[in-house]
Amino acid sequence: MKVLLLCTLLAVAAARPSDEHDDVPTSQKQHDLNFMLWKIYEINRDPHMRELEDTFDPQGANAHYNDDGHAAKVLMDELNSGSLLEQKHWFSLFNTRQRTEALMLYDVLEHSTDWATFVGNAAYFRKRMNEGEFCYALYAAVSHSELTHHVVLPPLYEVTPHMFTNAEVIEQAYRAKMTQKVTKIESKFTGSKKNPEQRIAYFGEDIGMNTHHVTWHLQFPFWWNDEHEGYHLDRKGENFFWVHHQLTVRFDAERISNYLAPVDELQWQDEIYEGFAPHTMYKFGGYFPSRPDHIQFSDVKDVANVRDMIIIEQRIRDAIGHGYVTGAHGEIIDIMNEHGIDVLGDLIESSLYSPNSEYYGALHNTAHVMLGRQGDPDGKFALPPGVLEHFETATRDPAFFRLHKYMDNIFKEHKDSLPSYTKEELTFTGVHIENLCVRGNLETYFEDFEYSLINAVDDTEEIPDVAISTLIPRLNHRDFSFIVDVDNDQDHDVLATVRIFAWPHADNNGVEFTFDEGRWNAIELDKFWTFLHPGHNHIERRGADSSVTVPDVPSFRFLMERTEEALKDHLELDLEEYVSALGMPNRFLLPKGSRRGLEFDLVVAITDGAADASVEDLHTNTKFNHYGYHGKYPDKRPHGFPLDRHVEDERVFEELPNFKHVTVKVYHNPHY
Ligand SMILES: [Cu+2]
Repeated sequence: MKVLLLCTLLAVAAARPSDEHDDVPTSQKQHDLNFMLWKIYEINRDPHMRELEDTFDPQGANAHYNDDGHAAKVLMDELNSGSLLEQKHWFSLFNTRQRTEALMLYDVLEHSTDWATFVGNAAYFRKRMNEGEFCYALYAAVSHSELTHHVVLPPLYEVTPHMFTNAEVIEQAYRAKMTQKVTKIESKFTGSKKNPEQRIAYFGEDIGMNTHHVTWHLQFPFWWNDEHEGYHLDRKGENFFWVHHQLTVRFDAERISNYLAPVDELQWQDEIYEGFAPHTMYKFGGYFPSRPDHIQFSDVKDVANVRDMIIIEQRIRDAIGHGYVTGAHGEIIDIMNEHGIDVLGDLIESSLYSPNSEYYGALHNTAHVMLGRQGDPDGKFALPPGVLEHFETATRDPAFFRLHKYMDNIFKEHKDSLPSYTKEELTFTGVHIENLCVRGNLETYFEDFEYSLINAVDDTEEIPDVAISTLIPRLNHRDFSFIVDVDNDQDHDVLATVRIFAWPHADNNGVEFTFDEGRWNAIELDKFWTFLHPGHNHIERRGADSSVTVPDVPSFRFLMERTEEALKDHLELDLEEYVSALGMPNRFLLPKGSRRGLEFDLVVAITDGAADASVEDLHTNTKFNHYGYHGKYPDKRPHGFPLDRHVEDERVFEELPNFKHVTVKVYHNPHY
């Protein structure tokens, strides 16, 4: 990770302010961050920060900014005029005013040029702003600030547990706190067995997957403004497509292993087949609203009419049909090339990168709110936002995957309109793959995972904490490695990109997927760079090292203990391996198998690393970098390459010496 950070930082160093003058040790920053997020609804438990809350002046002489204190002035004016959202109230990023307020604080933190100013502001506004807004602003700022490259954000499921577990569990946690009993609560997935969708609730409700989803939206926010932030997020629109495409295909793979058909897309004119009762509650604001089965889409007051959504969709499909998007000033933006997907991603989300949000709207964001409000479309019952209006909770509702299948199909329409790759484009001359296999069993199982609910409950300083935690089953797999044997006919080393994918061999009825259907459903398992020496090369790559995944986020307790130890003994705090929570959790790398073995097509494509590289030293870049990190994305090829385009004739692939296709079985062990 260090190597990765180094080379990605070098790539963007020119464009961004440097933190070389900031000599506060990481352990101190981590300590401050821990306490800032510990019990966010309570007074700060760190005496120094308690003092800062009242002594720090965001507009004082000791506050240092690179925007002349502009952001601090804006926020202070709002605060002093009493117009900020009250505390102890729900917060949703999709609420325009609430997002504006959160981003005002984000701006203040982002423009702070030293740690004293950053932490002073955090302490000051923690006491005075809505806790949800504060928490979002702090997570976003730590994700992007130059001052926080080496600190680790605590897991959100331990900071705001209400957003990750059921109301039944939260109620038991309150009871445990009131009776002062050490308690370990067994969590169950939402709903009953009468609902077939419940079989795959372990996917939508997985706290690690939810963390991945939230983290992605923090790293690539739709509100990102290049002018404000001073730099551009590389391929953000394409990343938006890819991260949700991968969630969609993974969800379908889980469905097949649970005897369910692949998810169908949502349509505005059609009924919403699946209802959802979230059994989830806000810390402040009551229960998340439910939606019954089989309702027709309603217009949502002050959000959008169903007709508007159909029109927006039509305009986007027209753009795909024409092969160009019309920009805000009438300019023609060609999308019939490998960057077209990036433009469409910006357009569909829509982010501030959208070339014309006036005309193409914000399909994804508006659809999330529309769907989230179907339980109370006229706002008659004063219900809080639905689960779809938070990135933390959205995937709990199976309708999330229908919605994303719908958008994924729009992206597919575009990808299918591009010409297929030719054999010449895909060939890596002189490189032959002799063998592809797996060492070890591909075996999945469920294990119990425990996390703390201490931050869910109220408390006072006078009464000590009592340990309250919950146990939740989660999917994991045994260790395995990919083995690839490759011959390099050339007389020198060549840099190679190794791309590994897998897709389910057949649907839930046993109907085999064609190559073209399969490749669109391909799960990206790994991508790495290596040198191929002349002659035979034996590559063994551990599943645990996959660059599309990250290790589990360490618990709050672990972070606090490690930090305090480091501070006490003046040790260096090294948590680099946990700094990025952007990828899927590694334990989610394999979809759940079956007892008799679920067949998957496993493929590897080896392409020319020198031609693929968009950064120098690509070969050192083997750790997590899947969506890029603070800079340029290292691989020039489109996400999903070489399977991202329509395959007319699968023989093009099957006859390619630098491509190998085998079938494997993934087993599930229910007695692990
Ligand atoms: Cu999302």
